[in-house]
Amino acid sequence: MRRTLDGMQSTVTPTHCPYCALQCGMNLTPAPGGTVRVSERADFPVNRGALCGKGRTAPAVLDPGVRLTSPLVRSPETGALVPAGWDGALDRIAEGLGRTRTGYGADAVGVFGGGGLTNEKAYALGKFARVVLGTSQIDYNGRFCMSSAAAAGIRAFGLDRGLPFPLEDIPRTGCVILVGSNPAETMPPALRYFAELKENGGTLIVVDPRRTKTAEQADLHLAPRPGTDLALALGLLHLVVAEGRTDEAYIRERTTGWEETRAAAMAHWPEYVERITGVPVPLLRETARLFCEPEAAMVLTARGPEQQAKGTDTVGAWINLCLATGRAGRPLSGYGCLTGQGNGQGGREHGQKADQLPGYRKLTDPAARRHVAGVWGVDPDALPGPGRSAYELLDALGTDIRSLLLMGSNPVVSAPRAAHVEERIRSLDFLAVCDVVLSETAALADVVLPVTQWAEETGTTTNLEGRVLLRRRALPAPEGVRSDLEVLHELAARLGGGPSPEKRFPTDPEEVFEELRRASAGGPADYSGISYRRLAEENGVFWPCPAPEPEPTPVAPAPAPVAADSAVHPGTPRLFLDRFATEDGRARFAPVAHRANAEEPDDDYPVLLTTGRVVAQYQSGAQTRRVDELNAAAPGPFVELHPRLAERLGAAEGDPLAVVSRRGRAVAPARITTAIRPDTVFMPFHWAGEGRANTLTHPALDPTSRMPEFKVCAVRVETVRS
Ligand SMILES: Nc1nc2c(c(=O)[nH]1)N[C@H]1C(S)=C(S)[C@@H](COP(=O)(O)OP(=O)(O)OC[C@H]3O[C@@H](n4cnc5c(=O)[nH]c(N)nc54)[C@H](O)[C@@H]3O)O[C@H]1N2
Ligand SMILES: Nc1nc2c(c(=O)[nH]1)N[C@H]1C(S)=C(S)[C@@H](COP(=O)(O)OP(=O)(O)OC[C@H]3O[C@@H](n4cnc5c(=O)[nH]c(N)nc54)[C@H](O)[C@@H]3O)O[C@H]1N2
Ligand code: SF4
Ligand SMILES: [Mo]
Repeated sequence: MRRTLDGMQSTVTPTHCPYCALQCGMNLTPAPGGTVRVSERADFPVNRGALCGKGRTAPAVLDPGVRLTSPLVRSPETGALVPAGWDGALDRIAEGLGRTRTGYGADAVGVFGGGGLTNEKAYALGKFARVVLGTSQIDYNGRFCMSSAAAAGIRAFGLDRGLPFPLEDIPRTGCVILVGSNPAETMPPALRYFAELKENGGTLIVVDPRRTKTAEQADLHLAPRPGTDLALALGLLHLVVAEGRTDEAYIRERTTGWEETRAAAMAHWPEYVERITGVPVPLLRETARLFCEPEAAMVLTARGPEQQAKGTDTVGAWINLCLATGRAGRPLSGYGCLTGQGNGQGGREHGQKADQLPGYRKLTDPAARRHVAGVWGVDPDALPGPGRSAYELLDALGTDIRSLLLMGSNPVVSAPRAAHVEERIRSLDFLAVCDVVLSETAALADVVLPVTQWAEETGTTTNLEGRVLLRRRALPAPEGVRSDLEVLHELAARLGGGPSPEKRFPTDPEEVFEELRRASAGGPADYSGISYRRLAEENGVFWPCPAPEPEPTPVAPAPAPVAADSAVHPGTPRLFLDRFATEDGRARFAPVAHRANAEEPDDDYPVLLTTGRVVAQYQSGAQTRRVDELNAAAPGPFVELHPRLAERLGAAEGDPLAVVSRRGRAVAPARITTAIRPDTVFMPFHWAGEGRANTLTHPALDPTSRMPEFKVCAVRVETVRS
């Protein structure tokens, strides 16, 4: 039974899905067996009641049959994980992390977080690392997700909010270029926005090496060779210039750096770009025309162009195209990134990233350090500096970093060069994992703590539009399970020293949010004007949402009273309409040039591998591989390849294929389709074991975002005799 804000009792809890960044609204009602049933929640505008199979079946993971309900501690006698009490397990973690800190220094203790954690958890985890452990070595899986788009957005616009406008703007623009994004599988309810765009007479262009279910909906599908989106965008910019389609007044008034960028684009002739990308010149011309003719247009990217060792420059090149044509910071126009994880946006704003403080502040900014240290009640000089990025942190395990606390990620399956990462994790002196299930990474831990899930705890997430949302508790957690916030509170009490660690790590999410509001006040991602009450009443609030200035002390007769709510900031659904968030208010062009992939095919490894997702599995599969209905729909890994390549190999549908890279070998059945380029194979990354795609992937990093090259490496494909 839930008490609503006006004191009424209700058995229906309106909340949001635990999985992706769309954060679909759903209603939960109690169901027999102490669980909940998902039903349509039509009042939430983003999905208007629609859900994908993952959201619909999410309660299955609440079942004690598939989840953890007791702490597990590795037995010194048998080496197995055995059930233990909470106090003993927490003591053991404090001892493990504390011993490393004493023996090797604070930076030998690492922390790894996740973009699925609520804002409150991400905030508390970042604070815990800096204040309690005193370590600089914290990063999170969002580094593997949208970090290149974030870096490019900050470089161009001075601010990173995935979408600078709500999804509802999409159907009303004239043309959308969707680059390396497959919402038909990764955000099915969002497909409606693109269908409505077409119904309204707009065009949809999809750029993907595969003819995906999304590409099938497009008016135009460009299928570049993986890793060549940078050249593609430069080629389009070349055509825009050559055909006189630039918006000179906009360039003059709202941007800087055009001349250099223009010169770089002019070096990328359409014929040259066709040779690099494999996209025919007439298709390039048609794309430039469709993008430029309507009054407004958008470019949206997702992981395809971003998960490359040149992802930041690649996104920069697409932003350049928007800027040159006056399609940013104007109604119904702009560049946006479709962020991935449930709290992919908020998770990157509040301090679990290596270089960051809450409110999207920089750890290297003295004023930011002063402000946040003030909220935390610590000396600014005591805050550590920036640490390593996610892959670099994982790569340092067992050497510089000797103990790790992991919350909300399963890197044994999801990190690049995963066999190496697994070996690094195994070499740790001590590993503690908080998870809802015994993931492949949790199975390697010294201590595993079972934590509460979405439906059992309240918290906020920020969806891909920058809309801050309230997820509500709908049912009690099973006995033996505690929340991540309680874990951090208990560990702070054991490790923290200091005057009053209990006070510094509250366990009530709303109390944590109130502190987060203050910590974020005045930062780029300002949440200070948002409260749980507002979120409940308003169906979400877009940041930045600053708190109203405190009333000045009246020196003259008080002015006539104003309506009570006029001081409340409405939130910011649309950014940059007047100015960009740079110092001079102008957007900055990025002078970028095409460069090769970190690993190009050769005689030994002649084929390109790209990786991604299928609709019925989520990420490392830790949660969704525990749901029968989803397993029936997507039972295991596969290698998607073109009939021409299959014929050359002598492989038939379903035959086991070995895919071999310089990092390792994976085996999975063949899935033959003309929807993929003949020079490329595709594997989803949701599975562990023999079919683990990340055994193969290349950890080459983008120099700015430190994003690994998940989307392209060189492989050899072989048939396997059984
Ligand atoms: N079902 C499901 N949904 C999810 C998730 C999930 O795991 N499963 N995860 C969530 C998360 S965290 C994320 S980040 C999003 C990801 O959402 P998406 O980015 O849509 O997903 P991906 O499948 O990783 O990649 C998208 C497309 O990029 C293409 N691609 C590969 N290489 C290239 C290239 O070089 N250039 C271009 N242009 N395209 C390329 C792939 O063929 C693929 O179709 O999905 C979210 N939603
Ligand atoms: N080859 C390849 N690899 C990729 C990608 C790709 O496209 N190709 N995509 C990358 C991307 S975009 C991403 S986002 C990563 C994601 O990969 P991971 O970081 O592994 O993400 P998940 O599988 O979602 O792992 C989340 C873990 O946290 C647990 N969990 C869920 N909620 C909570 C919570 O509230 N608290 C705690 N403590 N635990 C919780 C889940 O059970 C699960 O074990 O994978 C990356 N890896
Ligand atoms: S699209 Fe994303 S948020 Fe919506 S139901 Fe599916 S997994 Fe959940
Ligand atoms: Mo992601």
